[in-house]
Amino acid sequence: MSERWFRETLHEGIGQEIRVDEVYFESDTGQQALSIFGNRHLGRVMTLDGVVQTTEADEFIYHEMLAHTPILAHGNVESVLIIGGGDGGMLREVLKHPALRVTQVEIDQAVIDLAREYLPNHSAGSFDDPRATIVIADGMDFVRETDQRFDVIISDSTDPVGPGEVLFTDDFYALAKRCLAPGGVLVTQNGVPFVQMEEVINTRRRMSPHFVDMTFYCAAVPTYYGGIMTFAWGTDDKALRRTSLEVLGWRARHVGLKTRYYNAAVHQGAFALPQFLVEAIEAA
Ligand code: AG3
Repeated sequence: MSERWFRETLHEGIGQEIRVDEVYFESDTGQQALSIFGNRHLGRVMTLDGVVQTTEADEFIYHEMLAHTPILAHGNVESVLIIGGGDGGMLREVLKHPALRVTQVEIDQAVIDLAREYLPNHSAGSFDDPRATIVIADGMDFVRETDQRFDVIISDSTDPVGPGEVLFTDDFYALAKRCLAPGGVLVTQNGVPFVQMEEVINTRRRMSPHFVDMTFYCAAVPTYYGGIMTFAWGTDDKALRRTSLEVLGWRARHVGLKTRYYNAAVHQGAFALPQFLVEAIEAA
């Protein structure tokens, strides 16, 4: 029998291929084309509209960095809003902090249902946690309409094509800012700059007017093709980015945080940006 390969179509003329060793699910949810398949090296892989969203092998890097970096920098988080993240990996990481409540707004119920069934290690029971409230809605409508305020907002979106596009607009950043409690932090997935440089430039332009401190931090997630990924960071408290190694380490130990990628030194180092990004941000 001939081998079947998934070919990612996100970037023009360049990308990655992953062998499909077993198909678990493949269909249209009505909102997007969703597939979940197995690969010997990566475990289970979920794609939406031809783009890798998450794999069992490397999801920990992405989810830990987007969850723990803002929460531990802030140090006194009571409420978190997750936008997107239907696979449940972000919710699992956020709920490692015992003293907080989480609201998650996902546009596509089918992503949650299928991930619970075929990617159970991602949510690891967190959808049933009493500290979590799951809302099926458009993230944009939610931030426009809610009167709740959050200490941390995490945008765990797709790329800015399809349903995720609105989460990269000036309007979204303004509305998310409105939903932050004083001293709160907004973090977002912001693409892989080596192949998606316009995302850094656009986000810098659209997001920085709304925050006293707006920058990016990074991590390399192997199945997000093209090298380091950027995460956008926006807050009115400039000091949060400079939280000391000692304080970060103490806060992590205080909650007994168990991670595989994140630690206090990685947290601090992630804000060190390579020169091509420094210059792109300055020029934006
Ligand atoms: N959301 C981020 C997917 C980004 C993929 N983009 C890319 N390769 N440029 C992932 C959802 C995980 N909870």
